[in-house]
Amino acid sequence: MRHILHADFDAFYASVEQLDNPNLRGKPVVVGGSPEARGVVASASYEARRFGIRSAMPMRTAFQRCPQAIRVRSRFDRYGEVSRRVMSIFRDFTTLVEPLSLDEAYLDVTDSVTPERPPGRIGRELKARVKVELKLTISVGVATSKSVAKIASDIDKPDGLTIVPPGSEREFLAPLAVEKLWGVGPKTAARLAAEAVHTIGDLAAQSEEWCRVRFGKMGPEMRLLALGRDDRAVVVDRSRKSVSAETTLSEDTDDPEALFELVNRLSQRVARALDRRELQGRTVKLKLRLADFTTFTRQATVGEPLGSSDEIAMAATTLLRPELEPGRFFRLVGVGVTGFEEIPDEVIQPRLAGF
Ligand code: DCP
Ligand code: MG
Ligand code: MG
Repeated sequence: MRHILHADFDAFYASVEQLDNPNLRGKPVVVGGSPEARGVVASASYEARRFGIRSAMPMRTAFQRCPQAIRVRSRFDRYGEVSRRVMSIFRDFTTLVEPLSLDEAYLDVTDSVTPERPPGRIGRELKARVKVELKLTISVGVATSKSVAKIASDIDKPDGLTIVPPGSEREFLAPLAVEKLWGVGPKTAARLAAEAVHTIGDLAAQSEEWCRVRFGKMGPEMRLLALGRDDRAVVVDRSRKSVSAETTLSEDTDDPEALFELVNRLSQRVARALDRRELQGRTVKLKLRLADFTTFTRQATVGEPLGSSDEIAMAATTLLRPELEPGRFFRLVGVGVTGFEEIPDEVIQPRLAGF
């Protein structure tokens, strides 16, 4: 049996801004681009969330909901620095630390557990050290698997500590919405709802066969997660990995619309694959092959991990645009994401339009 912690900063960017500028403390703070430039909210302080402000919401909407909100621009270098410090605290607890993004990581603490120091206590120690050394709060989930630990860390934010004792995974998950499960997005959730499956418990009650018939190979995996079973190990180094998707066109094309659409589709595939593997990267690669078989790639690194298919598509599209010329025909397009390495020494400033 493993003991796994999932730790995640509360309102990461916004909390760092409140830490660095005391005038922002206790106030509705949003971090992100300006409403005039069609910016979106990257992070909202918990004070701002009371007005219904959420990550990824247009900044304009955020100000409609809370006109007195204070907007701050992102400072990726600063967040990178805080991230390195928290990861180094995590590594004091165990060498088995797997960062998922700047503000969160899995820790396998199995070897540190003793009768006097149960996993929940390690979680408490971790929170205390982060609070004392960084003056910031994290929420921690303690469980026997990654999937349950991650769900647990999210359930009592901010400053939460949720311990799921071994054997009680299924009971813990049962009342929660199926969307909380890894890999259950809005589409799958809607299909499940049509079958009267709303909670994780509803899903756990279905047979393996039921799941396979409706969701293919993914079905039984989803069911195992619903039962609180997840054997994935905490992986320390994911630096060499890359996830990509490519397509050879049935007919060479110079049609920008067709190419952009293809990039969108490929980005969705990549985003789904990343999601399944719990990976986020900061480098997008665009692979292009011309009608004459000349093949080349373009890549860009952005300041924060690319999570959604929209973010990946936006970055890939920015790379594609300068390559389009009337009469330049393409026969293959590929989109990939890499750069899953741990937090680098210097976070590269975003240099893509829209980032
Ligand atoms: N982020 C972003 N755009 C998003 C989501 C997140 O730029 N759509 C950035 C800003 C966040 C940081 O990543 O501060 C961490 O993401 P989280 O999902 O952990 O969100 P927060 O830490 O802001 O809030 P929470 O307290 O819910 O963890
Ligand atoms: Mg967070
Ligand atoms: Mg996070």
